[in-house]
Amino acid sequence: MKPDLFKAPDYYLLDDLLTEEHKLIRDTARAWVKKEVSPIIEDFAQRAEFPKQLIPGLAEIGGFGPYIPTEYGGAGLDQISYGLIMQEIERGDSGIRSTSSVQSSLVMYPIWKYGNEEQRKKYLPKLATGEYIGCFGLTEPDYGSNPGGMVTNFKDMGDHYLLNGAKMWISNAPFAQIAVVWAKNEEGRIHGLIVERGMEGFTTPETHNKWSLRASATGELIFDNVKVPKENLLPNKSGLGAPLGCLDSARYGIAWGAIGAAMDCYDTALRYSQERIQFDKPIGATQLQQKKLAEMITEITKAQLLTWRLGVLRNEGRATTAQISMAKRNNVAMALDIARDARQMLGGMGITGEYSIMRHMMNLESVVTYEGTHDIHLLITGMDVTGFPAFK
Ligand code: TGC
Ligand code: FAD
Repeated sequence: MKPDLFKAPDYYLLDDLLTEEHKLIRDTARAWVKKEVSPIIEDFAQRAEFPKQLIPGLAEIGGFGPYIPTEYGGAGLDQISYGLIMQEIERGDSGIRSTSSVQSSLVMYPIWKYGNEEQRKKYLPKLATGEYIGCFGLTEPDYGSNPGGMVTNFKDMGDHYLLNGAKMWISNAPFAQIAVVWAKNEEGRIHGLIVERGMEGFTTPETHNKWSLRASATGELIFDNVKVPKENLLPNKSGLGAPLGCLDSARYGIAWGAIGAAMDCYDTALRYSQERIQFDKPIGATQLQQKKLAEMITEITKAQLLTWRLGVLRNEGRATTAQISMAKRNNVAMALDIARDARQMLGGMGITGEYSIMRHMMNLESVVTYEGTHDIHLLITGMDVTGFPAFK
């Protein structure tokens, strides 16, 4: 793979909106990605392997629980810092950002928000350092966009719960030490349970042959009469709103992350267009390639503004689920369009692992699907503006 010469576009001088602390956090994450992720990521993606050696570094740059309070081992940062970290990690690879998102927003967040003090103290510090990696089991084979229909269930056996069912498409599942699993009790109410690797009847087979997110490990969670201790139930929230609340936080991070992937594709295509000579001039001197680049930087700038404003609203506790949906949907689609155009600008070189674009493009096919598909987010916006849910 080519050396990482990334220069971040900032067309509207948005750095002026960031504090010195934001910039320091962003620049630290950026430097780490250049040094540790860029040199190895293509190889790991080609081999379909998650680079586990990145875990301590991810913890150091605040990639595990950036906004979780420091008393639980988190970094205690604000929402803009969280977003900037996600942007930089995904600039390297969406699969690495996935590990960070899942750990932060889908494992640490529910333990912090819905767990009791004992659970927080037991799990959060280990998750913050990466000693434990967690995963989040919501999706089932027959219930993806409609998780409320889930059939995974648990029964109260007096001194423990008995968990049965299966989850699929679970990021980090093959090597996670713990899983936050959503299941229905005997009354059909959804609860979160912390399931630990090693519990009898709990297995996590890996999903192979993905063309997308190859540097992230994906798997199933299978529960065959798993005895879960009663103290592993998250006591402070139940119902579908509990897992959906975690998704708000993860989707927000993805909205920032997608900008990182888009910036990397734009920056690579811009540099290539200035260097690649055809018909005796750089391809960047042709109107057709300039149209692509001009539209890319316009869309990136719009996405940056949208996301920055969303971060301010989240810091003030005013961001709605529908606003988060709009940003996730817009920014991921924007990144995918840019990746596709950027890939074309590199001609044949665009399909090789010499450049990051094709990997980003393939990764983004997962990002546009997980955490609510592009169409589901459109329906969330539609419901918000009309008042009519059109899902059912
Ligand atoms: P609905 O009736 O609308 O809502 C049920 C209850 O939940 C409440 N609620 C929320 N609460 C908190 N935060 C949110 N974002 C919420 N959205 C809804 C709602 O108020 C209601 O509460 P109550 O008290 O009235 O019961 O539910 P629905 O069944 O009609 O479904 C709505 C829909 C389709 C929007 C929802 O199911 C949905 O978002 N589906 C998409 C599923 C999804 O995003 N799955 C993601 C799985 S995790 C993942 O992909 C991780 S990938 C990670 C990585 O690798 O980076
Ligand atoms: P479906 O819900 O079957 O949707 C198929 C198509 O139908 C989509 O285009 C969808 O938009 C459309 N559709 C569905 N309902 C409607 C409707 N009402 N109106 C119009 N169109 C509709 N899940 C987890 O729980 N944890 C994870 O860690 C996790 N990681 C993932 C990692 C990867 C790489 C991938 C690919 C997925 C992951 N997921 C995870 C699952 C992901 O959240 C689901 O794939 C996603 O929610 C969509 O569900 P589905 O694949 O079953 O598609």
